[in-house]
Amino acid sequence: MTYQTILFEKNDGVATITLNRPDTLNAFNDVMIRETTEAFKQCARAADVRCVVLTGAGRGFSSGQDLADVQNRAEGFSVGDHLRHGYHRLIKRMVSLEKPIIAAVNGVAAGAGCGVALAADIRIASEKASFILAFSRVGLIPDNGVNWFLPRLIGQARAYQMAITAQRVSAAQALEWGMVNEVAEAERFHETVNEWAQRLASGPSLAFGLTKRAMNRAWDQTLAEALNYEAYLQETAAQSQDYREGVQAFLEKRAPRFAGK
Ligand code: T3D
Repeated sequence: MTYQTILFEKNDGVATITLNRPDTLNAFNDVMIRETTEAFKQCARAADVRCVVLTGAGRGFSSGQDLADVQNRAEGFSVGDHLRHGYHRLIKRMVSLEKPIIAAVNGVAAGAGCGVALAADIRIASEKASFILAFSRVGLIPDNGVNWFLPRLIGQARAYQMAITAQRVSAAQALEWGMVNEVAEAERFHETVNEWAQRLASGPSLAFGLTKRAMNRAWDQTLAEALNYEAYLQETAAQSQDYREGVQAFLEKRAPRFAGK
């Protein structure tokens, strides 16, 4: 499949999606929203993809909605429909993908760009990265699931502070607040992301996928329901080739070779 606004490559079980509109710090236009969603769909279908890395070309991760496009909208344009038929499909596609997604945040992640980074499962930030809920700078509220993801990660007081001040949160601050999993020196950023991606792509992929499903579902469950659901999913995990291999490797005192099934 050929894309105009993103780069897509697959290597050793890792698919890398690169937002590729560097002149705008990878602002999302309609094509980029659609193509990024399609790329995640492609990752869901591909058995040889066991981990996805989402990153940005150039010095930014993403500056959010393309504001130049906003000016060219026709009379009566519905922003609600734009979200529902565009960004929401992307966010839901990411959350429902039963493979780990790493947001490799190379630079600024603003507005909807920050929302997309928050929808990933793991965030690795370059020390040059920053996070800005830029929405209020243009008179908007956070969207793209930011109101759902961010208070869960850093608590409502900090999330609301970020929203109403639109302050630039550094990578170091994001790490301290629990928004990112690791901060890497700029020179070691790609190496660090590759190490994470390779580790995840050679892990027990079925278990990783079921874990994502269990944790996502648990937000809406009582403890009793969550325990039941875990038992149900564990039944599936316990029938996998990877479980047999994991136990065997432990007993033979060697590293497991997981096939992802
Ligand atoms: O209506 C709807 O669709 C609702 C949905 C809304 C979702 C949202 O995402 S709302 C929030 C939209 N995003 C923003 O408000 C952020 C706008 N950008 C900035 O505030 C700054 O660019 C940054 C803080 C992100 C980075 O600042 P800096 O100084 O590092 O870079 P810069 O010089 O401002 O930007 C570099 C270029 O990218 C520049 O173009 P130029 O002058 O070199 O030709 C700039 O215009 C362009 N750019 C940056 N952000 C956007 C953009 N172009 C279009 N849309 C952008 N969002």
